[in-house]
Amino acid sequence: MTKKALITGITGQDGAYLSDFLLKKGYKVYGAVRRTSSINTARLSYMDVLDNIELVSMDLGEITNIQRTIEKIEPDEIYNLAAQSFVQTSYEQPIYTSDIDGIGVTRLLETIRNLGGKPKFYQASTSEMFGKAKESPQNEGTPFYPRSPYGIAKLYSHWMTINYRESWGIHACSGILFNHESPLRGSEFVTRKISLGMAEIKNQKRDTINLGNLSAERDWGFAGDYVEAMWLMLQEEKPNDYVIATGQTHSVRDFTEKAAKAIGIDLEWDVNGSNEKGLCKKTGKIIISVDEAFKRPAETDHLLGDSSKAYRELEWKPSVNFESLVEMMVDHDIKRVEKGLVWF
Ligand code: NAP
Ligand code: G4F
Repeated sequence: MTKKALITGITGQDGAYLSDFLLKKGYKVYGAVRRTSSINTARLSYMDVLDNIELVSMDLGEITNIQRTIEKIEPDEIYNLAAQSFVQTSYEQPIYTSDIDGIGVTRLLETIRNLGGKPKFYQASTSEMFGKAKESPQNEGTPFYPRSPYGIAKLYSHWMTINYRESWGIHACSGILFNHESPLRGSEFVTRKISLGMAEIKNQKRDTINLGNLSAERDWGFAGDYVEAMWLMLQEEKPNDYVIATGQTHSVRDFTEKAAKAIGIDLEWDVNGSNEKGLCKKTGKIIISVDEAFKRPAETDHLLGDSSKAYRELEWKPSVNFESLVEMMVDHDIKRVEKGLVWF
């Protein structure tokens, strides 16, 4: 029998990669989309999967809609990727973020419970829950210390996922995924902001990229690798929680240097003034400047994941390293900017 998967957040970065992955595995894929004023399926078109997915209308804010949709589809697996996923916005929209990223997950879990606990459930948890990390690297046993309303809402839904597994026997897994990027990343996230900015500099469409905290460190992997880990978790006999990461960390400054190199610019840092600047070594032009508006009220300074449990139990390993990821993103953006085709 063909397996049925319901993906919430299908229009986002991970939704596009997961759709492609599950279709290749032979699944019938349903994609939950919320109502917006314009059609938002550019990533699904980019991955060439749109025609093979059945889109259904669902908002994580509306319990009746969630219940009806899940009852009708009767999915074997639910991947909950929907969220207000931008950390910076969560400081300005803490209540909305808490509702969708926190309570929204309980709405899904309650629906599954009411249906006798049948569909397996994947929750998109995050390394942002480690926040002001108590140890490095971080693994499944590391204490949490979230630093943003987003991280706090996700921590609530992480524990709810565990609670529904322990209380009601639902096959519910929480994937604690570290930052994962791709050419489909939203352009407000720092990696894509840099790759797109560099492509525009190369095409003389801009001179400078304004960034916030250049010293923040992240464990950046490739989204295409990470969606496989989501699926592997749901194929395990016993549901569990897993950290998914590369085991390498780099600063925003490192990412910027590599991305500049990919367009043929060697950067040097001017830290003498009050604001750090990234200058082109050859011409002295300012390529990077710091704008306080992009700094956060409370920062997650350093993330580095230890995925030993996933390596051991899921036999999952990342295939794209940091250097290849940066080059992949910049190359894609150069082509898009040249063709004038920047949709997301
Ligand atoms: P993304 O590109 O921002 O996509 C988020 C998705 O959620 C979009 O499809 C969005 O729909 C949908 N959504 C937002 N609010 C909704 C609502 N009220 N009801 C229904 N759908 C809603 O995020 P992503 O990078 O693919 O990440 C996927 C999930 O993994 C998110 O839950 C994120 O928090 C989590 N996560 C991401 C990372 C990472 O590094 N990417 C790491 C750890 C965890 P629209 O298209 O209509 O906006
Ligand atoms: O790219 P970011 O906005 O990602 P962040 O905050 O780490 O969140 C992402 O990863 C989480 C996993 O840990 C996910 F759960 C979450 O949904 C999202 O996908 O920022 C990365 C770092 C931050 O420290 C930020 O302060 O880059 C720093 N940064 C420096 N300048 C900037 C900028 N971030 C953004 N977005 N824009 C800047 O100009």
